[in-house]
Amino acid sequence: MTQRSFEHWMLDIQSRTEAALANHLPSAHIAPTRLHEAMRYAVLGGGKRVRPLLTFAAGELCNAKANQLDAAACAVEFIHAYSLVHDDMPCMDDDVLRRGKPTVHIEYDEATALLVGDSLQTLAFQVLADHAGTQQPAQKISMLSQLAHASGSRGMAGGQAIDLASVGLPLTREELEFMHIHKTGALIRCAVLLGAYSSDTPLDAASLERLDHFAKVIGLLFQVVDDVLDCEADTATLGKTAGKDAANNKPTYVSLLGLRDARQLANDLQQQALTTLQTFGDRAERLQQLTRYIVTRSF
Ligand code: GRG
Repeated sequence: MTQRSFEHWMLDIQSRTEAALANHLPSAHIAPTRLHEAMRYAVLGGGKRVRPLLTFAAGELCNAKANQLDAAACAVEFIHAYSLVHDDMPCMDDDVLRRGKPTVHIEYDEATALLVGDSLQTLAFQVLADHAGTQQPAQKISMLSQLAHASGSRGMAGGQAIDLASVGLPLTREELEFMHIHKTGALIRCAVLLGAYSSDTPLDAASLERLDHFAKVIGLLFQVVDDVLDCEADTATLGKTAGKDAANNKPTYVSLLGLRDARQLANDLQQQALTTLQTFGDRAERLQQLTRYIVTRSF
C-alpha cells in the first residue's frame, strides 16, 4: 500500500466518521436546541479523528467490516470530545481555542459546556450499546466495560486528576508516564481494542496481548509527540493555544527530558510499536502507517 493510498484511506475513514457522528448526535432542531447545537459544535467539523482511525485500522487487522466499526469509533470519539470540552473549562485548563475555533464555554457558556461534556459521555455508551456490530451480548458488555474503565477514574479522568494536581511539581519519569498512560493513553488503547472486539473473528489470546501492547505504546507515543508539538508548533497550526504546558508550569516530557531527548523517546516508542506489529504481517499495514502518521503529524 502506498503513502497515497494511506492518505485516501484516512480521508475516507475521517469523512465516514464525520457522517456517523453527525447521524448519532441529536438534531439542533430538537429540544433542548441550545444544548444539542453546542454538542454538534463540540464534535463536528474538526479534529484529526485519530482514535476512530485506530479503531478502523485495528478492525482491519481482525477482518471486521466497516459497518461493524462505526459505533465503536463514534463512541470513543464522543468520549474524547467530551474530555476536550471539560478540559478547556476555566476550572481545568481554561483555554479559549480548540480545533481552531472558540472553546464551547466561550462560544456558549460554562453551564452549557458542562452539560455538553456530560451528554457526550452518556451518548458514547448509548451508541455502543445500541449499535455495536457484534451480535454477542457478552462481547458487547465487555466493550462497554472497557470504554467505562478507560474513561473513568482508573483511566482518563484519573489521569486528568493527576495532571491537575501536578502543576508546578517536579514529577519523576515514572510519575509522568503513569499520568499520561491514564490521561491520554487509556482512551487510545481502548480505541484500538474496541476495533479488535468489533470483529466477529476475535484474535487468539497471544495476538490480543500483542495488539494490547502496541495499543499501550501508541498511547504513550501520542502524548510524547503532543508534548513536543506543544513546545515546537504555533497556535495557528495546532488550532489550540501553543506553549500552554510551559506557561502553566505543567510537567511534560519536554520539561523533564529536554526537546532532543523527548524527540528521541518518540522515535524509540515508534520503533517499539512497529516491532510489535511485525508478527501480524500485512494485516497491520494501516496500523503501521498510522503509527508513522502520529509521529510526523504537525498538529
Ligand atoms: C476532562 C475527564 C477529562 C479529561 C481530559 C484528554 C484530556 C483529559 C485533556 C486534553 C488535554 C490535552 C491537550 C491532552 C493531550 C493529548 C490530547 C488528548 C490531545 C488532543 O487530542 P487530539 O490531538 O485532538 O487527537 P483532535 O482535536 O485532533 O481530536
